[in-house]
Amino acid sequence: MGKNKKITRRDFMAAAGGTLVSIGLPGVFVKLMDSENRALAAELRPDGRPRIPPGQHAVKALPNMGGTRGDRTVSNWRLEIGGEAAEPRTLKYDDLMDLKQMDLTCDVHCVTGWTLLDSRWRGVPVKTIMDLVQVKDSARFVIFEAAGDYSSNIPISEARKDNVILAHSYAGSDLPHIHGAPVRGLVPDRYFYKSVKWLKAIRFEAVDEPGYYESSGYSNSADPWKEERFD
Ligand SMILES: Nc1nc2c(c(=O)[nH]1)N[C@H]1C(S)=C(S)[C@@H](COP(=O)(O)O)O[C@H]1N2
Ligand SMILES: [Mo]
Repeated sequence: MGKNKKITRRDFMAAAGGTLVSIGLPGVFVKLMDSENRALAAELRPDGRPRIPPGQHAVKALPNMGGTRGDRTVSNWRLEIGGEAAEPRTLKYDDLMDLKQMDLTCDVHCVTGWTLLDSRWRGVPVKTIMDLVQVKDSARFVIFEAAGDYSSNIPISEARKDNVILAHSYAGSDLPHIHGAPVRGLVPDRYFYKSVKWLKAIRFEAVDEPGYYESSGYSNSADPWKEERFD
């Protein structure tokens, strides 16, 4: 997908119904039975929203959606944190591990239509990072940057939520490289393209900077329950 190519609803439906050409790699997506999906769709989350957002179906395992892989390991990984912050910092992996850790069980929702329920992650809340670097009042958006030209953006009000973390572990083990090791962003309540794999920088900005998908026709707000797939 070219960075500035607009994805139309028709392209998307074609991709979602057949081989996934626009997003990620073609792969095996093992779906739950329709009856199981209907039962799950009727379940409500503690916040009252349906367990399965509209137009999504549950899968049994986390698909590998590809992307330009990072080349960092635990020993040479660095996270540059800057922008509108009084105390910009560069963290090593050990520095991240020294911060207060959080276990999170959550559901994730890819814009191509799959949802993985009850995925288990461990990491550090983005809120903790914001406190560490003393984000200024002028900051209104958080930009997550990865290897290659991938980035994504969320409003700072979203970033403060308890379930928005930097994840280094998945399902009780170190994060696999295909899923963004050493560290990825995790923004469970937005479409999964907001969860940046192979994270290398975080910037706090006064002005929004739509990321890779957001500047290619996908929704900037990306709320799965409002089915905000496209702008
Ligand atoms: N760096 C980077 N992060 C990325 C992507 C990518 O291509 N590059 N793809 C996004 C999309 S569209 C999805 S659905 C998830 C997929 O994560 P997974 O491969 O671990 O399932 O990662 C998101 N983060
Ligand atoms: Mo995705």
